[in-house]
Amino acid sequence: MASGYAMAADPEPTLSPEAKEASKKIYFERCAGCHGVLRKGATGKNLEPVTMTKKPDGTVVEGGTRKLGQSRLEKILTYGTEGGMVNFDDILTKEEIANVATYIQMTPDVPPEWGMKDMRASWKVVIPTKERPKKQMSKVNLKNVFSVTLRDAGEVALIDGDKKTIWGIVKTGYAVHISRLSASGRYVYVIGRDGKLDLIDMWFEKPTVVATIKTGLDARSVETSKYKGYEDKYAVAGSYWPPQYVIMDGYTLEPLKLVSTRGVTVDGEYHPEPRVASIVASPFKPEWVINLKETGLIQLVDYSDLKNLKTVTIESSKFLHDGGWDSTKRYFLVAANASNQVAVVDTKEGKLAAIVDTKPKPHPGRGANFVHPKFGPVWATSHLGADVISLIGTDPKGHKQYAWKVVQELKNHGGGSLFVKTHPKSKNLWADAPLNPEPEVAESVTVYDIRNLDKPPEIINIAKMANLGKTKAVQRAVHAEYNAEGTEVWFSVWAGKTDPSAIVVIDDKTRKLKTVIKDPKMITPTGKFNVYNTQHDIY
Ligand code: DHE
Repeated sequence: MASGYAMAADPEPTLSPEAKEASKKIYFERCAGCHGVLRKGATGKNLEPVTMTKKPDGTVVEGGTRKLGQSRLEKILTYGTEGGMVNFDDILTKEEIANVATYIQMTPDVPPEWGMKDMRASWKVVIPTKERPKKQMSKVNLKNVFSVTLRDAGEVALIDGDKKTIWGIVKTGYAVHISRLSASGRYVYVIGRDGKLDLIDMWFEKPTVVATIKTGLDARSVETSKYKGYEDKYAVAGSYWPPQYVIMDGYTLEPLKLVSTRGVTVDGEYHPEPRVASIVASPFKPEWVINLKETGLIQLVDYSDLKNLKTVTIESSKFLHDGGWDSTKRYFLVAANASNQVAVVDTKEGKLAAIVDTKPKPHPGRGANFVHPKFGPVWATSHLGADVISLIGTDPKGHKQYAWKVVQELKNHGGGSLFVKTHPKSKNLWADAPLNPEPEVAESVTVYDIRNLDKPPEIINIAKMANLGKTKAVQRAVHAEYNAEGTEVWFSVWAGKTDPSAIVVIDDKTRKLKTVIKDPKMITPTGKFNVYNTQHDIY
């Protein structure tokens, strides 16, 4: 086994060209999101082949994947870790795992840039604005449509939430990460991991892609302009690679302005890959909150003048990821998940309001807002790295002593949680744990009574409710979303690409099964975005 400084000169492990190409694809699809394209680490650990870390006393500690070695890496990939690394034994073969373990000991590939020219070449208006309908052509209740990611099929299903049937399926980029709505509620913007952005018009008889563009090579976020006078006018998409965001025409996706996010971290070190994480649009200003993962910088971007783009850059905490508004939509709370913190921005003042320490790896999705019987308005997040739900006070006026503090930690049924959800009309708070290595835990969700949080919560096995029979992959219950009325809560049962999947609909009041939506075309459903709730940021 190689050791010491000599290691950098040791021959790099090799793979056949085919195995290297296949492992590169797996790394991009399954690993790069957490560990970075350049493998510098973020939500997941640094995976560079050789690292030399200087300690405060001046000693240099050697690390890296080559030091960990083939068999240890294979074990981690196979079984996952308590810290939130998912197990891959149900998704990848033994050979694929062995090859990926070797691949991550090899020098990382640096992908090409993706500039305006590339974007313009990929941009296509499928149906020009003037050829689109002047009014809604179908009778579907658009407010209660759910845009559902069919992850491994590279598709999105638009489900009629009243009838619980698929209204239409559209081809999209690979593994659509999120859907966001235009301010009017007519257009759905969906972005794939491969950076492909599709614009879906719901005024046609069936949902129809009217424009498409490749905004980058690796992406996770998209948002629209929601301020009065700018409704439906712009879209903005953030990329993981290259690290940048692009502002587009909201109706055609024509790229208008490209902004790089490369720069210096809050610690004052240059970072070549500050990826764009969550983006949210303010309802009170022509402004987006754009969160830059590796640098820990939060940018408030004023879109009222694209030529003279005014940006306030706020220092917060490194490894920013996902987040959501407080109930007043003045404060944005974003998880700096690998720093075990939540940063709070006051968008009215354009300033950092607080950095809140939490248990390991907070992961809220957009979080959940409710009024706590004792602490007043709170925002909740669950955690990838701990089996708790943290409640953070969000009312500095009425409940000053609790503001921007973790006021309570509720016990979740396990770590590996990704999402929490409630609704203004609901008395329930729901939390999943899909990345927990224990199948029973990954299959289940916890539900709390927010009127009485001393009452023991209920743990419900969602996967069993779907009654799909035995599948090769674990049936992970993931991502709660409410219907427009706030009376039903929907969960995805996310199994393997060749396994049957389903969406389980629960009656929120009784917490009993209402219906299971199954369809042979429903392949690996993950995120579900109700039109009305997403349009109005209700969570
Ligand atoms: Fe996500 C939100 C990034 C893994 C499903 N995910 C987000 C956001 C980011 C992000 C930056 C916030 C977008 C916003 O609000 O603008 N996600 C990443 C990753 O980097 C990570 C950790 C690893 C990766 O390779 O992508 C990751 N995410 C996952 C998954 O494994 C999930 C479960 C399935 C999948 O598609 O891969 C998944 N992420 C989601 C969903 C949301 C999301 C459903 C939106 C939640 C919401 O309610 O808004």
